[in-house]
Amino acid sequence: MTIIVTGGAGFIGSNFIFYLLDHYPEDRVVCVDSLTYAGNLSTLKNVLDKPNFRFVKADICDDKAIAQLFAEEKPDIIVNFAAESHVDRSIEDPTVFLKTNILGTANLMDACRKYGIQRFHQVSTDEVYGDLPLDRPDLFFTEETPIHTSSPYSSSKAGADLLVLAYHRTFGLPVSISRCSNNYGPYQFPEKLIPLMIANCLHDKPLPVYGEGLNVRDWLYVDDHCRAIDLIMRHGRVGEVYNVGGHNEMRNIDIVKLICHALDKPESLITYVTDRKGHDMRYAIDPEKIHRELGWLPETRFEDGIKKTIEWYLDNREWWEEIISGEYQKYYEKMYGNR
Ligand code: NAD
Ligand code: TDX
Repeated sequence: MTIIVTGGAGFIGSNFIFYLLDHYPEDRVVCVDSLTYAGNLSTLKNVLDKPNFRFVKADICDDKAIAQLFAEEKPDIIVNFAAESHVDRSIEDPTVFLKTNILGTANLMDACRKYGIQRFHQVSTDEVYGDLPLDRPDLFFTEETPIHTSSPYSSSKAGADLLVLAYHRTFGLPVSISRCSNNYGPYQFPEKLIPLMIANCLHDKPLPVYGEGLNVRDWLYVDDHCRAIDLIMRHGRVGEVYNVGGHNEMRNIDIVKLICHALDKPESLITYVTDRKGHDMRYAIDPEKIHRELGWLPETRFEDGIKKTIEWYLDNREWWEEIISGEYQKYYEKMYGNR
């Protein structure tokens, strides 16, 4: 079986590639990534030489490059992780989000239609459901919750989801969609909450908490997400959406305090800054469907996952120090300079 993984030089895509190569040595894995600011070839350095792995630098919006790749590889499964993924950047400039997340997805599916595939799996997000109020802890996102987005990022992901379902109904394309909650783990780009706080702690820099830090996210260790996607793309029903989450809701401020304590840094580093525009209050997934149909349950408890993650950032300083020493400095100044 040949599996194309788009966005495989990013956080979740790279972890997914390691998962596939570990669990299915007989499969061929082809990574397609345009190496935007968020993509790092160094992340894949330990697998680049494997005979059943190929890296192709290409943009998912580039129809010629994608057509050539499909003709060469004749893939069985496409898993689409490639996306602009950071909400704050989408608020600064939505354009590239619409291009990659919507048009890129359509371009991949057009190639799938032309060449024929067994499955196109779209990696989506719980953010397409909008948010839940803090005073209704009984409410959760199910697959039937209406799409109700807040940011240009989540709107672009929702647009892609609708297109994926339309390609199934109109053209009979064998698709599936997963909508996962917030991931954490190794190789997450330091613009996201957990790695940003770890990096700032280690540099004794202020820890910028948006608003009052009361927003709630439902955190899942990245390996558990990878296992869920693998199950869905092989055994999930065609045309279906599966929510993925581990019932692990935490307030941002509690995560930041936990990281401070784990790294033996004072809470006085915490700085409350101007809130994100349109900031979603609470995400919470009901993962009953994937449990019932595919037997999936999360395996990593948050206490263990966050410990492993902090240790990974301590042991792999060169990976993220390299990233934050470059263009990222300008990004950080722009986003946090006068906040
Ligand atoms: P990421 O930003 O770390 O990685 C994205 C990757 O896609 C990068 O390697 C980048 O170079 C590549 N890419 C971007 N535009 C491209 C293009 N036009 N052509 C080819 N490659 C391109 O993102 P992530 O956090 O790993 O998220 C991966 C996917 O999972 C995204 O679709 C995201 O919406 C979804 N998701 C993420 C989370 C989370 O918590 N991080 C949760 C749920 C769903
Ligand atoms: O500096 C910060 N301070 C802060 O308080 C950052 C970067 C974030 N936050 C808050 C905003 C959110 O409430 O922390 C929470 C998590 O923020 P992000 O890491 O930016 O993630 P989020 O906006 O929740 O979106 C993530 O989960 C869903 C991913 O980035 C998306 O790609 C995924 O779809």
